[in-house]
This record gives sequence, C-alpha cells and structure tokens, in this order.
Amino acid sequence: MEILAATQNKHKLEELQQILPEHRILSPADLNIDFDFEETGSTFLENSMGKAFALYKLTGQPVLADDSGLSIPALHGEPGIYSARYGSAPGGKILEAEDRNAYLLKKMEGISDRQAFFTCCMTLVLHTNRFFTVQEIMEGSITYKPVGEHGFGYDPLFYLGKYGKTASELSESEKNKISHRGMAGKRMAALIKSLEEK
Ligand code: ITT
Repeated sequence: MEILAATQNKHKLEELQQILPEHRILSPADLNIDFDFEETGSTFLENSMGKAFALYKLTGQPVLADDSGLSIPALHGEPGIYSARYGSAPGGKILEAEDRNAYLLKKMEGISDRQAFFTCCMTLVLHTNRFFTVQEIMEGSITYKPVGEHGFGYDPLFYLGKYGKTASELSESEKNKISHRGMAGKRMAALIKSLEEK
C-alpha cells in the first residue's frame, strides 16, 4: 500500500520505511505538501490522531502518523509529549538533539532513579470514519553521558540493559526489532495485512 507519513522528521521517516518494507512510505514533501501540524493535544494519542487527520484532510489518501517521545518517571513524565521541543523557549528555535540531550542530562543531575521509556502512538487513517491506532513502548534507563553514533534524538542517552548498549549503539535493524516504533509498526503491518486479506 502507498502510505503518506504525517511527519517532518526524516529520521522517523527512514525508520518507518524500514519497519514497513512491504509498503511504500511517502513524505509530505514527496507530494510537494508543506505539512506543519501544531501539536496541541495532551497525550501521544491526541497528537497522533491530530497529525494523521490533518494530513488526511489535505490529501484523502492513506496516512500514517507517529507521535512519540521519551518519558522519565523521576521527572514526572518529562519530556513526554514535549520531547521534540524540550528545553526550547516557547515559540523559539527548537534545540538541536545534542543540546537537548545536554539539557536533559543537566535535569537528571543528582537523580539516581534513571528509569525511562519511549512511547510511540501510531495512527493509520484510511477514511474519515475508518482509522486504527496502536501504542507501544520501549523501556530502558538514562545514561550519564551520550554514547553511540546511530539513531536520532535521545537514542545516545537511552540505555538498554538487556543489550548492554544504548539505542544509539544498535544498528538500525536491531533498534527497529525492539523499539517502540518497531513494535507499533509490526502491529500495524499485521493489521494492514488482515485488512488486505478480506
Ligand atoms: P513529527 O511531529 O513531524 O513527526 P517530531 O520529531 O516533532 O516530528 P514528535 O512530536 O513525535 O515528532 O516528537 C518525537 C520526539 O521524541 C523526537 O523529536 C525525538 O526527540 C524523540 N524521539 C521519539 N522517538 C525516538 C527514538 O526512536 N529515538 C530517539 N528519540 C526519539
């Protein structure tokens, strides 16, 4: 199926294409659409649905949205739904990932409970009244410094005890096998398959 991804994040787009290899994932830019959605929801679910329907209304073709983020219980769930703009002044320039990671490490200074999890809420809209949502997580902990070269965003700070590595030290395919996005995508792929079999 040809699916339009409601994202401006090219790293996400690359991961989505790898996670859903049997589908052709297009970006809004591929259709010359300048897609910019203001996330005003208070949950990953609201923002995921908001992004998906905003792009569906513009195009009328199958749309997949991913709203994701890192939550840290010791920081009362921060950065959570604000993950992309964490540490940035309201309405100001969004920090680069490296600076955002430095900001987060500063916030974590003196905190020994380093548990964290990533969430990915994925929404597929096929029609105004026909849509599917899946939400998955990946659990880990926050390192004391960035480690690794792969991935994006908070990956260099996200340690996976089971692998003895950060998400940024995993290859793309290793990360996609276990990540919040990989798991949500796997469920979505199974769902699309079951719809196509009908
Ligand atoms: P779109 O809304 O255009 O899709 P975005 O980057 O603004 O792009 P989100 O609002 O969903 O997307 O914010 C997700 C942020 O959470 C992302 O920018 C990263 O900082 C972080 N994040 C999500 N998934 C991640 C992952 O797999 N690895 C590292 N950081 C991740």
